[in-house]
Amino acid sequence: MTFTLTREQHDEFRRDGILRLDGLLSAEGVRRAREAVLRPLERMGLWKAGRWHLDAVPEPRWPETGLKTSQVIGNRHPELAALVEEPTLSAAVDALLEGRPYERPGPNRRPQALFTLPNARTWTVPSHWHSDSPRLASGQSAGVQLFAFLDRVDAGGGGTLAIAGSHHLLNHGRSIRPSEFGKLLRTEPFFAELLGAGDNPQGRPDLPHRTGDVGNVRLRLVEMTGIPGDVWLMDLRVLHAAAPNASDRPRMMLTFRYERSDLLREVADAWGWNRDARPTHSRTREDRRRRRTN
Ligand SMILES: O=C(O)CCC(=O)C(=O)O
Repeated sequence: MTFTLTREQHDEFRRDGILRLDGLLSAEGVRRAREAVLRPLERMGLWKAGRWHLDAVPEPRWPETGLKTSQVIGNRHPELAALVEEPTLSAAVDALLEGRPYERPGPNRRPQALFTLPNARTWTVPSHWHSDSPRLASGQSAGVQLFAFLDRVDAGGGGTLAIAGSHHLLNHGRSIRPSEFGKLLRTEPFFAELLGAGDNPQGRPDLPHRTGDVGNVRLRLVEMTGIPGDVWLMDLRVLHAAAPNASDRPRMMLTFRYERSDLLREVADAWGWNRDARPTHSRTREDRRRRRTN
């Protein structure tokens, strides 16, 4: 595979922890994945004759997303697994992980569709900021997360939000679970304001500042937008959040976590799982929330 990242793209990923790559996925691969996601929605009457029929289901209101994606769409779609293994994408992940081995999709590790019905009249800043990986004592990143578009997602259309630069925070030489992040970050004005959005479950119309600093780390709110074929690749330490969909069409994306094989044990220990990497307790509040909403 001849695909390589430029030096600027490497620098951007190191600085921001997130990188957008346009047109990385094949049109055919995305079409197949999109059709696999649309099939169950067609059975529900939501998608018919090439058009959305949103009146087939009750209109949700943010923070409700409307459908329990894991039940309605499911994640056992070979078309989704094929997409996250496309050679160009694999080459980009290899480059960002500097050739280190990572876990491939399989029965216990599947790509997930991200689907949000239109659920807001106006877009608001969400409050469920989280990371999917604990901070590791070694200071390393457990891997890279993919966000891909199965349909066009414009600004305000429910694309995932991320805080560029946040992977530089909380690397204190000890493991820290995501459930502790809020308490540790709230003392910083940028986060006090952002996490304060949680005081109102509807979120807030906007923030006065979409950028901020913690020490010498520059932070910036990034909204993932794009068209089929585009992807964002994100350091697993980056804080991110689901967002309201204030557009007139469902948000259809896909996510997958490329987890470094050499760090699985350290990650399991940081979560407090036992040695064979099974949870010894219900993981975290964030984990439970994800299982409820996906
Ligand atoms: O629905 C979303 O965009 C949020 C996705 C997310 O938080 C995740 O996959 O970790």
